[in-house]
Amino acid sequence: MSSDNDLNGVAGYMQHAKEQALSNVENIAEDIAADTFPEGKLFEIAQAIGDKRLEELNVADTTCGYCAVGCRFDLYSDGEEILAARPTEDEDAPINGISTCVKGKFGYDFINSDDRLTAPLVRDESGQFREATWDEALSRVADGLGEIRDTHGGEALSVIASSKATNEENYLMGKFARQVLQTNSIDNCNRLCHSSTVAALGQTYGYGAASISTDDLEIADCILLTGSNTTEAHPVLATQIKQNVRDGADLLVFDPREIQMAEYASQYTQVKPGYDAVWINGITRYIIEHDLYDETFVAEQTTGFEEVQESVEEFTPDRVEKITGVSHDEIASAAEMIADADGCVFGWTLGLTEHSHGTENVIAMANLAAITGNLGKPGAGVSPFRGQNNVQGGGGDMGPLPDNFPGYQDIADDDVRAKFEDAWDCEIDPEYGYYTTQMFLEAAEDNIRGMYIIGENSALSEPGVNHAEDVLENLDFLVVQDLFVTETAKYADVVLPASSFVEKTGTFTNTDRTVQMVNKVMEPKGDSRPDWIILQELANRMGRSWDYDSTAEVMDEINSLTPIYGGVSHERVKENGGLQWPCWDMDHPGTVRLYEDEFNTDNGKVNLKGVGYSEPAETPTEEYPLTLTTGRVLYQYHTGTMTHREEGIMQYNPSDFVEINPATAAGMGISGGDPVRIESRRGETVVPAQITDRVGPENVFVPIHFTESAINRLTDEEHLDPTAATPEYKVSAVRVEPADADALDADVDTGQEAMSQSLSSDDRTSMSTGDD
Ligand SMILES: Nc1nc2c(c(=O)[nH]1)N[C@H]1C(S)=C(S)[C@@H](COP(=O)(O)OP(=O)(O)OC[C@H]3O[C@@H](n4cnc5c(=O)[nH]c(N)nc54)[C@H](O)[C@@H]3O)O[C@H]1N2
Ligand SMILES: Nc1nc2c(c(=O)[nH]1)N[C@H]1C(S)=C(S)[C@@H](COP(=O)(O)OP(=O)(O)OC[C@H]3O[C@@H](n4cnc5c(=O)[nH]c(N)nc54)[C@H](O)[C@@H]3O)O[C@H]1N2
Ligand code: SF4
Ligand SMILES: [Mo]
Repeated sequence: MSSDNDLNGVAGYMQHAKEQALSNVENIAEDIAADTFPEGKLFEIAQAIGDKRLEELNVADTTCGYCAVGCRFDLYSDGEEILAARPTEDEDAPINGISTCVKGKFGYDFINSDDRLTAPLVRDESGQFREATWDEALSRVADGLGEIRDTHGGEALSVIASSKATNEENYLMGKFARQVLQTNSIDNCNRLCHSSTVAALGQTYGYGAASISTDDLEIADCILLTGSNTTEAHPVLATQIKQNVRDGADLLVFDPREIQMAEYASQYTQVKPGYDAVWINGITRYIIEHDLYDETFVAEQTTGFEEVQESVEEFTPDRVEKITGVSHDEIASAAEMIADADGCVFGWTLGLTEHSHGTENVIAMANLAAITGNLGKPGAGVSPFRGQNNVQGGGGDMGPLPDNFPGYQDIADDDVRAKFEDAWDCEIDPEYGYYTTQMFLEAAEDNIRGMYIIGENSALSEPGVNHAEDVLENLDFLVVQDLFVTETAKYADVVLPASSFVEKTGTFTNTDRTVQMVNKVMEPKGDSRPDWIILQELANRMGRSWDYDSTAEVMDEINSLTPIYGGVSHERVKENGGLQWPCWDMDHPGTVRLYEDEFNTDNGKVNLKGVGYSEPAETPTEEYPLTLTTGRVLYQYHTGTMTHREEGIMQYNPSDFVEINPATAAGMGISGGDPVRIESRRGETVVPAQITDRVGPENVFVPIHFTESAINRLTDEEHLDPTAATPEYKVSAVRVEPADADALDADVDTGQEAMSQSLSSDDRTSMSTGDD
């Protein structure tokens, strides 16, 4: 409970935040402000708090449930809805201090939305959903999954775990898959995202994680960003980088789109999508050729330098320019800036990883960071900005993975497997299971017959969703556990209502390996239950006797089995205001920066690896002459289950669009707002055009957030990264043509109308930081 002073403070804070959001818009497009930021519910929370009596409010400090920056703040609730989010004092918020972005501050309407799932759903005889008791729904799940396991073996089942859920819940998802369902086919959204980063950094340095602390972004001399739209996807990190640039740091941005970070860059270079290893190798070649590398570091802390030297030889300036469009001068100046810096941080996101050769791209980057000695010291290192709020912890560290137990312990290792067989009292197959992308391909061959999908909206987010929909439709048995009846849940036999992060307690691990508390601020909506409780009840119905009273107890089991979390307990996380792994034992303070002493490889050194030429699986042809790339915008989150339910956000950014270069549009007679048909070899969609020179004439960009256009109808489910099985979301060959207005369906029509009042793409990103 809070004091009067607190209440006055938070009401004032939210009022200020609202005014700032309004004035941001007004500064850019005065006439639009009234429409895009209505005096609606979202921005009336200050008033609402003012009207409350203090004994009616709960407050809890917690960690944001949107992205992996890991902002912390106090959430205020009257038990029905979240009324305010205010960043906590500095010491409790190691990452964000007093900043948050617009989603962290205002993105809570979804929690109490009318279409939240409040009871389990099962199919009745006519095939329609009807509400059911937990008892009936859990029995159906236990029978449905149990029957497949007993008839076809556990390997015919798969689980998709949720990086929205806590570490403790993800640990239990892994345990449930292996112990109860007897399958290793468990995976999560990291497969669609940074799994190529995890593989590449694991092979070269030893840990598949950022080596830096976010503080290093504020002190680096030089920052190289590529394939990261930082202001929109990791807004609070973007603010830290921009501040450092104002203080004099160099910023290099390589991206096919002239994103907002480009405005702050010492050098912005437009790259052709899909050829990153080529220009990165070009920089490495220049650095070696001009003796700009760190000879002592290379000699003492790496192996394989000669292999890299040889492999980059073919990437001459002429060849790099011809393939990627990056000029000799740009390669040279980038190389000089990196080499001159006392410390350089290499930051990247999906532009590098979501490719049929993402692992090679990241290895090329890891080579560059290592030969310039930019590891294990302040203001230097690698930083793959992770995606979902808990994909580092829940999606990786906790081992809901086909090949790893918690803490990246290999399931094929006999000693490790014996440890988990003993702890979990079960036998575990040493064969790896299927990755998510493979599960969908294998299900089409009947090798997977049942799926348990927890907090993932695969029917929109998988590559090639025409294929994914067929698979979901044809499964023998599908359970979906979510907050809503998502596009995926529509195919389910049973839908289980889960509680959101404000309704439960546990931990998330953010992008710089900081484990932080998530605290319950509201009771679960309706009859929804936290994922860990659902799993426990299901395990017990399927013959086990799980007996956890709290997620703190689950964390105690995790730390006993997972060396890098050895010293992580709820008590210590609270005491320390967050703990960064590796944290070996209860006296260990955690690790701010990786590799200060040695690398986590067999010989303690970096394993440099040569990377040759690679290109996207699909290159332009006469029939499909343009390259489609896909990604995010600030105000939306993924498939929109959470952000589409925010009144303010939807008025601001209501529907999707395709960014087309003015020259390309003019050639086709397309003007802003016109409906445009985009077609790939796998599918087509129609969206309104936004004409902008942010994209080059050979590329188009469509955001991923909208059901109406379902851009993944166009992407490719088959050409996966050979190591990490990541799909090539960032490159599809397409053709584009004007479409009839009636080709936009009713939903998109509404969007188009709103779009004409909405901000242009340039306005959108120039105000896109949304933090303060
Ligand atoms: N607002 C918001 N924030 C989010 C999310 C969200 O949905 N909404 N999702 C979260 C998640 S899970 C993730 S993984 C992160 C993703 O964060 P980001 O990866 O930053 O987001 P994207 O928009 O997918 O793509 C990043 C950039 O890659 C560029 N790009 C495309 N193709 C290429 C290429 O071939 N090479 C290079 N070098 N660049 C390329 C695009 O132009 C874009 O600027 O965001 C997280 N944060
Ligand atoms: N074309 C294209 N496709 C992409 C990408 C791209 O860049 N381009 N990016 C890919 C990437 S990086 C990612 S991460 C994926 C994201 O794809 P998804 O993970 O499928 O996207 P979300 O919409 O975040 O789905 C999360 C679901 O979890 C539910 N949820 C939220 N909290 C909880 C909880 O506590 N418990 C449970 N049980 N459920 C909860 C939400 O309601 C939502 O339905 O998309 C991928 N798809
Ligand atoms: S940057 Fe925004 S979405 Fe990401 S953790 Fe912070 S407040 Fe949440
Ligand atoms: Mo992601």
